[in-house]
Amino acid sequence: MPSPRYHPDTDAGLRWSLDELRARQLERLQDVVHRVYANVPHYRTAFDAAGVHPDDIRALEDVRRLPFTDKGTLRENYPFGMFAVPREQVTRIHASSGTTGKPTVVGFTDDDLDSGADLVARCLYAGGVRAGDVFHNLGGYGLFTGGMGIHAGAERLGCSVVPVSGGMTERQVQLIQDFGPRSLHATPSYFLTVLDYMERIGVDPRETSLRVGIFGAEPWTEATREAIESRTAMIAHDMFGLSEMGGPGVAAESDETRDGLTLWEDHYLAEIIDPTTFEPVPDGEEGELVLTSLTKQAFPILRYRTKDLTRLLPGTAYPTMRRLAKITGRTDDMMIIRGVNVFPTQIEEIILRKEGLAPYFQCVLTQPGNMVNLTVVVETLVHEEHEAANSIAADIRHEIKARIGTTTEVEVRDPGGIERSVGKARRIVDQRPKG
Ligand code: DLL
Repeated sequence: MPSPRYHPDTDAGLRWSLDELRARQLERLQDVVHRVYANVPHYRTAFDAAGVHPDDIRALEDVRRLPFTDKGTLRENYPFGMFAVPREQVTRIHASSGTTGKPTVVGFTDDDLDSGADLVARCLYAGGVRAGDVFHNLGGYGLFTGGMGIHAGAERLGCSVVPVSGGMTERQVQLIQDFGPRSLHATPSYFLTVLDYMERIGVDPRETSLRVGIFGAEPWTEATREAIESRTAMIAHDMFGLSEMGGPGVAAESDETRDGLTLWEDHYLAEIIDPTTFEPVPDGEEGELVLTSLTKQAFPILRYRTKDLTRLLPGTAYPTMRRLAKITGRTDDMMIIRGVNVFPTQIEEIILRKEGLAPYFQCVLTQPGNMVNLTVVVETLVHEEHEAANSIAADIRHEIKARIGTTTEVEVRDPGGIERSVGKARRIVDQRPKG
């Protein structure tokens, strides 16, 4: 029997009072802690080393007594060592490539896939996707969770899902024109490439059927949202997730309030820590997001250090659940340029608001001597002569200095001069000598 379609009216977790939510979180935390201690050798060893036993978890705050996990933990237990059920009960396996070393592997039981589809459906509904929509999914199908994960959620909601995946931009545009999707999902950077292509072949994106876009899988800014919304008849909403937490469906922006990502606290326990001291930071202050999955069966994970920098904010559209502020970036994407911390999102805010520039950029890091240099590579919409290009570069250099407070080089390239991605954009090109 297929599971019933998702509708928020029958979504119990959204109806719990705050007291009920906290009580359920604690129940679920105690359950998952016992499960991993019994079934995952890594957790048993790590708990014993930290001198903590599952029975010690008597309140939600006791989560802080548990050891952290991170990508390193997953690599050490590659490929299936973190599974909390026998491998034969794992119905699907995904992996995230990572830039170095072994991929991190995640597994799902039937129940995980079922509740994951409900969570993604909840996110899509929050963002304005509705049953009956033709839903164009540009998420990459394969080991990446953004293809099949989003797909399952859109089906659960009752959409007609087009599993087109990323790439072959010409065909994307053709299918959008022919199938008439009302909603879609993509990485924001790839969707900008699709928009460019549409405009280049004389299709006005505003005249298409598209009204709702769900974007995520990479950091993006309000400037990008404005760029997408001004070039289309769409509203653009944010969605956050990570493979280690089951993929997409961890947090999503609400169509009503458009003010950050509601974190589904009935399934995830969130902490924000100072990434250098590991101490908790109060709600409202920025730090590294640490997540515990409360309901996963195959691959539950405790106190996972996501490396994502954000803030926890009070609930609005969903009053019992807190929001995550738009993700600033990852701790490993932080560049330190002449003593100033710089994130690609800060550069994005500047580039995306400049007239005459394409919405693409890269941050190239070099180190000729002791100092790290950042060259921001930008692309113009039309070919600019030498002098005009120099003046664009000077203008951006000046704005980066004024707004971010550091000195950079700026390289201006002709149209098409920056690589396009069909999934997550590569914002940082590290050309510093290795080792
Ligand atoms: O990107 C899952 C996903 C698919 C989320 C589709 C949303 C939509 P991973 O490939 O494991 O999983 O990458 C997870 O991507 O830790 C963040 O650094 C980044 N990320 C994901 N969503 C957002 C977002 C998927 N909305 C990593 N804003 C995360 C900023 C995001 N960063």
